[in-house]
Amino acid sequence: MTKLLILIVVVLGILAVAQLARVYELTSKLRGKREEDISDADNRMNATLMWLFPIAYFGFFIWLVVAYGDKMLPVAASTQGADTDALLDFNWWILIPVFFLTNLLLFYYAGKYTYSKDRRAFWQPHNNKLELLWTVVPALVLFVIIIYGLNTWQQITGPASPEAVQVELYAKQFDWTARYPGKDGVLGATDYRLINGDNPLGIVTANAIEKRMAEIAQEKAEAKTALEGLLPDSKVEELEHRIAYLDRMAARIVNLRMVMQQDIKANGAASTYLHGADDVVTKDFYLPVRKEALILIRSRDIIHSAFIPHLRIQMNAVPGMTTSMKVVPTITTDSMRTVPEVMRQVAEINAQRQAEGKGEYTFDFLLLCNKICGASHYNMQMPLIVTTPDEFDAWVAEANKKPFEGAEPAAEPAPVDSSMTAPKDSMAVAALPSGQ
Ligand SMILES: [Cu+2]
Repeated sequence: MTKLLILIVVVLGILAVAQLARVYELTSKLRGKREEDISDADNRMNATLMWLFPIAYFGFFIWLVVAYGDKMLPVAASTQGADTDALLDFNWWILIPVFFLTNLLLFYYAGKYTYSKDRRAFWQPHNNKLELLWTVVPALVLFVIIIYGLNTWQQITGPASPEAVQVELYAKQFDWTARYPGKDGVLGATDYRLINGDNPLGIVTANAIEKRMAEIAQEKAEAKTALEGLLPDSKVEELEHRIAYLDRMAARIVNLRMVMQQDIKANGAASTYLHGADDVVTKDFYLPVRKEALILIRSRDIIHSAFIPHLRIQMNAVPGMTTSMKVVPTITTDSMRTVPEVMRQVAEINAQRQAEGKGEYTFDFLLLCNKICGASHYNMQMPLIVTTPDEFDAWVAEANKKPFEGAEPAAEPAPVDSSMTAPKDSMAVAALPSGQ
């Protein structure tokens, strides 16, 4: 209701202004004054407005900073975040004084040198010194900002140390899945062709390949059986297309198996194809405090963006490639909950939630999708728990009890000459988590 009233007021206001303009036009005509004639009074009014405008302009800017300053993100909870904040502050320290100075001069002189019959404009077609000055000074300032910025960016995207904790974040519409490397400390290879209900991340292992091949063979057999019945032409065509697709997919997976076998032959135990079975696929996202973490990011469908605002890091999730960013969290989730800034914001949120009859909110670091990726984009998020290294190690030990495949990769060497269809049931059992 209020919104409708505001809308009506705005529309009426626009109509009133339009009518006033017409009245002004008509009275000018009646007084025999042409529209393009400008009187001294007009000039004086414009000069006064030029001086009044910056007061409103700067006043509004200052009001925004004062009124909304406390709505900003709380203290950065990573070393990279602290660096990024310092870079941003450095930019503000340059931008804000320059903003005030240039706009002040612009409006002051526009008001001061209003038209006067007694004054003639100074004709200055060119001035080399001035050109040099306003080219070199901004170039130097930009040079400093860019070098400083690249250096900060390098802290996030540069190579990680070998001891860094590795975690993969896998994006799809509309959720995140985390993958940890398991006991061997190495993330296994992945391939989209193996994605199915049991293998949402497409981890490549000999078992996963056989399982997917069996699944395809079964679907093909079912489609062929269906074709033997009496079907409308459109359905026949659909099934034939499906069978052709399944054949192509099976050929690609055979190809993948060959690549895998060659890689294992060439690299032995170091081959990433031998490290997938013990990977931990989880909906829990944990990081240890004060330790470097290398976050690898993939996407199943379209471009998403992994954004952890409190750590001030963000990286696109691009289908078909792995992107990465590194971060050293400096504040645990528990400590963050006791930061006064955070407590104040949480209290504000809870006051509102209480008024709306909702449950209590507790602070958590959040991994958010920051690319508008579809209808449920707003809800594509996962909490991040930053713990002490000891708590993290305990969590990892617990998580390692539920690897992607129950068997240890070393105990079961890849079948180099396995046939296309392996027994289905044994595979299903092998893929189940071993339990605790
Ligand atoms: Cu998304």
